[in-house]
Amino acid sequence: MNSFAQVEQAIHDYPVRRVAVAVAQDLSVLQAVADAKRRNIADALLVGDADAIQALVERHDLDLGGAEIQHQPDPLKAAAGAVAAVHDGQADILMKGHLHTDDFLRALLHKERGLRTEALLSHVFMVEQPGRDGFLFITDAAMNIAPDLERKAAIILNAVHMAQVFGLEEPRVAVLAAVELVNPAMQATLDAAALNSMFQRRQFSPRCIVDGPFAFDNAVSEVAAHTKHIGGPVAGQADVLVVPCIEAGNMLVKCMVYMAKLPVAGLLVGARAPVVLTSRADSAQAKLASIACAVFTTNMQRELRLKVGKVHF
Ligand code: COD
Repeated sequence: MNSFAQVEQAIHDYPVRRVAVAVAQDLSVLQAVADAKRRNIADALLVGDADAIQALVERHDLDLGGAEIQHQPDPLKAAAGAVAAVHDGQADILMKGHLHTDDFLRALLHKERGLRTEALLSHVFMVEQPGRDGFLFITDAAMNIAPDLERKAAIILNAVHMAQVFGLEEPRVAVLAAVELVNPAMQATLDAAALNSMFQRRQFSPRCIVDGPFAFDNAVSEVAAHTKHIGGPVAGQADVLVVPCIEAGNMLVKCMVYMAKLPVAGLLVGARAPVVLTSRADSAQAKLASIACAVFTTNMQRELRLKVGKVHF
């Protein structure tokens, strides 16, 4: 699967899913919800400030197709309400609206009423790049702030699962650092080398290839890899980029969006239901693409625990 248009095509015959939006008073979120309804991709339950939602609908002449609005002006309570709707089965997908990401994540991490599983939750951005075979997956640029080796291994499992769901049988995973050589002063290079050793020792159970450290250029450009004499099946042709920390990932993805103008979608993996997590400044198009990808994963969700596989320490 190479494009968000193909994802939309693939879910054409799926049952219409319901998206619970946390703090829905946001123009690009409402535009995405309206588009999703018009294209028969998803219905919505909008939890948030009903007056603010209504004002946006009128000012921008939006047709929300009869979406249910649950009035809750307090953002934290609205987040809890949207999470509860998914937890209780009134909605299939959770989506972040106009609130801070950490507040949204804390609501879904709630021990009793949240959407946690035994797995680590992590975020994966999908990037559509013309001419590429398959999406490019970038993780974790939005949830895990400074993952240690154990968390990085779990982040890889989640991303491999996601890449497999979207058609890559044996995803090539590049663990990124600032350089491609192991440097004891750079923890990211040590972690990358350890993750590669774990792969060599068959400590990852799902089908994938994990290598590193890579600098960004030699992970995505065969010319750069060749110039630096870096071989192997991942060099220059990575499907999954594992960033060392949230700052690096966030800047990388924002460069792709703002400088390279590439379409992206963002989802959480490891929760009890698909979760759409995009940045507040992302376009309605990115939010619609993310809803479509979330719908695409709903059928796989029940098998998630089995499919994600294991890391053996
Ligand atoms: N997966 C599963 N459980 C988790 C995870 C995770 N990734 N993170 C925390 N938990 C659990 C812990 O086991 C614990 O039980 C509970 O949640 C609280 O854990 P803390 O105290 O470590 O976490 P918090 O509440 O301080 O922070 C968790 C956040 C996810 C809110 C935090 O990591 C965060 O702010 N992430 C960055 C969000 C952000 O600002 N993104 C911006 C980019 S757009």
